[in-house]
Amino acid sequence: MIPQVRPDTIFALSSGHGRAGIAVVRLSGPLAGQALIDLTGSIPPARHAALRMLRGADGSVIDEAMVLFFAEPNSVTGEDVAELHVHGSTAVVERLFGELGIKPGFRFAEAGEFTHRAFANRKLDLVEVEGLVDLLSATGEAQRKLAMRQFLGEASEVYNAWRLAVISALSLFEASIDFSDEDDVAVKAQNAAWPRIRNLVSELEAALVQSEKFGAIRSGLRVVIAGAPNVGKSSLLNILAGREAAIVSPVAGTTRDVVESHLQMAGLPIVLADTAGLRDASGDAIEDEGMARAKAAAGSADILIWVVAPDVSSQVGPPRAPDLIVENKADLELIRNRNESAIAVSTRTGVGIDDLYRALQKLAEQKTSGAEQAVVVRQRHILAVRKSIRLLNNCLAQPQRAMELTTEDLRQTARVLSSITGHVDVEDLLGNIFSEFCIGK
Ligand SMILES: Nc1nc2c(ncn2[C@@H]2O[C@H](COP(=O)(O)OP(=O)(O)O)[C@@H](O)[C@H]2O)c(=O)[nH]1
Ligand SMILES: [Mg+2]
Repeated sequence: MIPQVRPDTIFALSSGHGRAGIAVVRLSGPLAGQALIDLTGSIPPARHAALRMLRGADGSVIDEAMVLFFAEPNSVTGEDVAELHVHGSTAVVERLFGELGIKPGFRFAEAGEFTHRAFANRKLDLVEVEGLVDLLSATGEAQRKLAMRQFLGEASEVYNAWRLAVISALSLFEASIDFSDEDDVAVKAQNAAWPRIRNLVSELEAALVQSEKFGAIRSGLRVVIAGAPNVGKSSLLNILAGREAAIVSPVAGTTRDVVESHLQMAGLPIVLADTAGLRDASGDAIEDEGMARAKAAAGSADILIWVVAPDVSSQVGPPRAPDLIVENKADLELIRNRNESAIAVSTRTGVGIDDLYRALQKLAEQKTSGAEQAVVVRQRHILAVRKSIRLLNNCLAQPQRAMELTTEDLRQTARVLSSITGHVDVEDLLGNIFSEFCIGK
């Protein structure tokens, strides 16, 4: 037996920095209980809040605090954990750190160390850790929901189910090898295995499609405003963004680069982009470059808003079918052919802006609907799922090859899938399932 090194007891401020009503100092490690004895005289019953006087080694009062104790393994890190809810002043927290820092066996936690210990003690798997990271940085409802799904282990359950599907197919092929002298048993086992692999490939592919929608939640849905010069694109950006982000002027060709503004709409992060007006080549190299950028932005937009105005006769049409057509300058009351599907607005009077906002919100929701259910959300997951699909398709493409080659590919697929959550040992699981399968042999 290798002797286990006793980990340090770590501590850190777990709440925000600076002046606040309450600051929470958290400790994790074998001496967390000892710290409570040193500071308050006793350890309160586990998971029960207690009001205690905190005292320094010299007996002087540091603060009155609410303290909590969680005995291992029933804590966030899996170790003994203590929480000190002190008054949220820098001075109190500093004094506490001073007291704790000089005790042998204690040290300040490194970045992410509490979570790292939680992972090491199997309180969280890798996907849950990533979910926690996303949750802590979530700025809107959609991001929060998605992060919660990862953090609460719902996404991990899906990965585990996929892994089990691979293992069940694998055990069938293993059986067909073991029973290869009994022809019909071998054939039956293989016949049962192939459809499982095909189903899994479709599930993995569907998950990748869904993950593309998720990109919009993570980095923001790209809404691009395009149209001819002077129709009021920059004015529209400003009114939607609620600030003067883009320059508005009667001079055609004022906007030359893509101007972006970030906002939240229905809990979704939106990147709203204003672009250079599109017309026939201007002869001005900078404006032409601006138009090229505008076309590229419009082409890659999640939502394209095409703006027209009655006082501007447009020479060019939208670079692709727009999601919304906006007729601006409704206040001008010029006679024109109304486009039934267009939304009439005036950035000058504010008419129609609410309608546009609602239409935009509805489109944004449509474009991201179901994205909160996404499982494959990070590049790391995407690469692993793609690799799994490749391996499985490799099996499907060669049904006649030696079974040992197929089982090797499946084993590797199971390893790739379990690397996503980072916890389960494939061979262990296979041992279990296989031993069940082979009962009576
Ligand atoms: N009458 C009227 N003029 C507008 C309206 N919106 C913008 N304009 C004017 O149209 C001109 C071009 O506006 P701008 O936002 O710079 O258009 P862009 O070139 O498409 O970005 C400016 O003189 C604006 O004041 C509107 O709703 N009504
Ligand atoms: Mg402009």
